[in-house]
Amino acid sequence: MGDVPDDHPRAQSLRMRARIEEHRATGLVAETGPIAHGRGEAFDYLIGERTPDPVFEDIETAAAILLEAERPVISVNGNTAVLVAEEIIALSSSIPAALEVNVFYGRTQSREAQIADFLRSKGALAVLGVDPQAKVPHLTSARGMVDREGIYAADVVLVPLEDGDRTQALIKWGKKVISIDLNPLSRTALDSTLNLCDNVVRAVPLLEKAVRELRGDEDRLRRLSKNVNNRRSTGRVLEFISTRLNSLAHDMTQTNESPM
Ligand code: PTJ
Repeated sequence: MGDVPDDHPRAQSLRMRARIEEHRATGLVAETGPIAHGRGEAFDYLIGERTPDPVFEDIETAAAILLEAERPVISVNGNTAVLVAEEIIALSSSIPAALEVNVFYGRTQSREAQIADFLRSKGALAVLGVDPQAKVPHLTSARGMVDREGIYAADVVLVPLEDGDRTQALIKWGKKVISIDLNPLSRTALDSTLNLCDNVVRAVPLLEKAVRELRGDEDRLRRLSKNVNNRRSTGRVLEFISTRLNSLAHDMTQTNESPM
């Protein structure tokens, strides 16, 4: 991380990448974690590396769903732990929601325990998902093993940063899934009850703030959670991206500057 000077125009992004790389070496992040991160970076460029305007409302809606849940659970994989450990722990105590380690790659008790220990070292009091014994019906991947006290019994599961087979299985099982995925067209994003198309490093603190602000406002909570429509939310994000790209293209094609 020492290689990145403070005045580098992309210092923050390079530091995040360095964290992922450092923890890939320790095994906390999966071998393919840096690829997933790079995919996220590419989509982040498309939205301008800021929370898209329509996603602020989606974040409020997600906060309402989490506050109204009876047994909300936050699922944590390697990339999420490394990028937002403290923020996800703060969110879990604000809601409150249980934290459960759930990984796809190299699922062994030792990787689960490594992520759980990492979260505890950052202040988590309890972490579920180490050597889980329950199964998500009709899900054959490693993500299918879940904690009896956690995802198994949950009514709402927050799934940051994952593209895969689990969301659909959880939905079919009768659970609500809120995903955080920069790719609005990923399977997880499309299948979830509500996707937050934003970088997890921005979305989680905004979600925590929304949880704090909305708590106790029963009318608003009911109105927000009744109004969930993931297709409409995804459509608004796609419109946001296309408007942004069209406007950039327009500015660039209208410029009178001559090529170097
Ligand atoms: O720790 P494990 O074993 O559970 O593995 C975790 C990864 C992320 C490696 C695994 O779930 C995976 O391979 O995911 P995918 O299929 O690459 O999907 C990750 C999705 O998250 C992609 O749609 C990315 O665009 C998106 N993404 C990546 N980084 C971020 C992100 N979304 C939000 N914030 C990010 N920082």
